[in-house]
Amino acid sequence: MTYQLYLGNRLYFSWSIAAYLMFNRFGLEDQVKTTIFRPQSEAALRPMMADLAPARTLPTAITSDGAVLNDSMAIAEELASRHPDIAFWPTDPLARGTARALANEMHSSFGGLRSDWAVNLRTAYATVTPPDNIAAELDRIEEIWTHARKVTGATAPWLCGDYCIVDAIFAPMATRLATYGFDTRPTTKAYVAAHLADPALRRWRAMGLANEPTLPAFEADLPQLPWRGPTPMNAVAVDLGTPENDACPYSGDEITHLLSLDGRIFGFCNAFCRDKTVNDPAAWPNFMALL
Ligand SMILES: N[C@@H](CCC(=O)N[C@@H](CS)C(=O)NCC(=O)O)C(=O)O
Repeated sequence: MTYQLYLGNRLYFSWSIAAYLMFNRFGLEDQVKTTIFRPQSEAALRPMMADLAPARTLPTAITSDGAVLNDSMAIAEELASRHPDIAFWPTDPLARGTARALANEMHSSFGGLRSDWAVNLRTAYATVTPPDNIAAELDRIEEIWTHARKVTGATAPWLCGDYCIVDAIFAPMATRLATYGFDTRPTTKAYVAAHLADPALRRWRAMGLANEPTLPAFEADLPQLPWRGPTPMNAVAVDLGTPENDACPYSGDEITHLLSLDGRIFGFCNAFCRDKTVNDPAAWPNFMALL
């Protein structure tokens, strides 16, 4: 089984983050071909997706047998059904039921947070006072995340035991809370920190920082602060130097672009491979193996 996966700008499209994680956090990266759409706003997306009708929102996945999965939860459930050997949901019934309830609540709720506080993986903002509707949703998130931990006995990092669909579905909410500074309550704090430290999410963000345009429609006019995730290793792009490696750590191709880390030079086959690594070297196992 293979999949064509259509996602939005990596920095801003929230459900696309969840769908990327559904493939890349569960070992399906070799079975998926991903296309990124970069509309200037959500409204500008519709004509770009005309060839994928009846799909009209992102994420959309098309299976090799032709099913058009134009919804995050449809993608989640089809992956779980088509790959019964992969633990997309917990096997324990209590944990599975809890995970399903929370994932579906995320998918159907939190309209205030979703419409007023756009996901933005580029930045964090100085904390603002939330309006009442968003304050109530923040309370609800802490309540259900704490409930999941309590009934399943899961300790940090993930909600219901091992990483599963509910964690992929909540990943964009976790980054949203970090961006807007609402990652301070006990359960929320630990859970958001787990997502920000997750290498798969860090790779997605590092790729987004490398080549996604900044879109005013998704930016808030608030004072900006440093990203609240782990501080990246101190790599920089350079033009000159002799690389320690003979070939790009990702493609094995000839080296054309360089980075410097702690006085050591490493090479890559194009600017994107180099820049995604500069943005968060520790998120890339192939690069870390060179060190
Ligand atoms: N229920 C859908 C919602 C997806 C959704 O709203 N995606 C947004 C981008 S994050 C979108 O495509 N908006 C464009 C539109 O609604 O026309 C899902 O979970 O996949």
